[in-house]
Amino acid sequence: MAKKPIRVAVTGAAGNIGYALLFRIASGQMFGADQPVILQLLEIPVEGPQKALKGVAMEIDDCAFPLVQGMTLHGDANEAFGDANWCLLVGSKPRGPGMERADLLKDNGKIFVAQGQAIDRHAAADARVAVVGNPCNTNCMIAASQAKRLSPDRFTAMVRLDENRGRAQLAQKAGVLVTEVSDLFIYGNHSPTMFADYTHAKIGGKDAATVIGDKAWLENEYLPAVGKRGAAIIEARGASSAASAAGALVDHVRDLVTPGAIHSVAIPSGGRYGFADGVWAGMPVKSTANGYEVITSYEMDDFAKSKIKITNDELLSERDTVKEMLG
Ligand code: NAX
Repeated sequence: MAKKPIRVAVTGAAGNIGYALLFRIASGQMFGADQPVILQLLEIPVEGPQKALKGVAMEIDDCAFPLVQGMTLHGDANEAFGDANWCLLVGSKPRGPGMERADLLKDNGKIFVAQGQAIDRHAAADARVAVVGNPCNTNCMIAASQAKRLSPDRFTAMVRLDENRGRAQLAQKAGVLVTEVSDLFIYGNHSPTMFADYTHAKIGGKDAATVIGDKAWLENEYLPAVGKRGAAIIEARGASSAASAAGALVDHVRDLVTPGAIHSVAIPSGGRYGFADGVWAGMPVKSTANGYEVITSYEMDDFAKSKIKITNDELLSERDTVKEMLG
């Protein structure tokens, strides 16, 4: 029997990531080749983005995707999240020239207060949320705090792009296929402070650090290169990561709905791995039928602990900046 369609709300749907994302959702890469979807697309309620959204929707129509059983376009979050089973929060404001990080946090934080409340009022009882819009960990914390009806663990932020970048760079250094790299997880914030934990990673089933055999490269080149990859993409392409970010969101959600999948997700830390309780921090999880279990078995050495402290301190300072926005 054909599956019932799921409702997928996407914000910032006419943006760069939106344009690379929607066609992959519509083709079945996120929820499966037999899972119909109804797309509920949100853009800011002004003429330019609304017109662009219409154009994107026209192209989705023109693909005649068999899995797309409906599509609605919105300028109001209360409508866009109506009965949504998945809310993909991609839209937010980019950092403007001369803008301080604290201003960005406060500006974008307001979006996530409103969207968290709209999700609380209108999304499906089983709704799950994935936040991409930056600063994604803290935006996710804000949205979750406003949505009391849903458990905080339904709210996740995306660190999968960092995991994918970290795996690709280890594979290139070792001269192996990316599929040979496993157990590489991202801890902490989606920002240059993140810790890509190569100390437990494996290449071809063997300890990655031993295979690479160059501790100085891992500490001094690899970690900063993964952390600053977003800036390197902007420098090279003249625009921020879009297709790779969309690809990472496909991976993030697909693995969350695939029981047994093990991957990095930013979740309410619960004090695990030395993170402060209440911040959303990247760490490894194993997906289950309805959610995930956190993998807590990795023992961190002093170097890893010092890296986790730095990214935890940044998450705490972000939380402090937006404290009046937490519901
Ligand atoms: P764009 O500026 O191309 O698109 C964002 C879209 O969101 C715009 O069309 C805008 O009109 C819309 N928007 C803004 N406020 C909105 C609101 N309140 N409701 C609905 N729509 C709204 O940016 P894009 O390149 O698509 O990036 C989107 C976000 O992803 C940015 O915050 C960016 O920093 C973040 N990223 C996060 C990544 C991650 O790994 N977590 C990596 C890629 C990316 O940098």
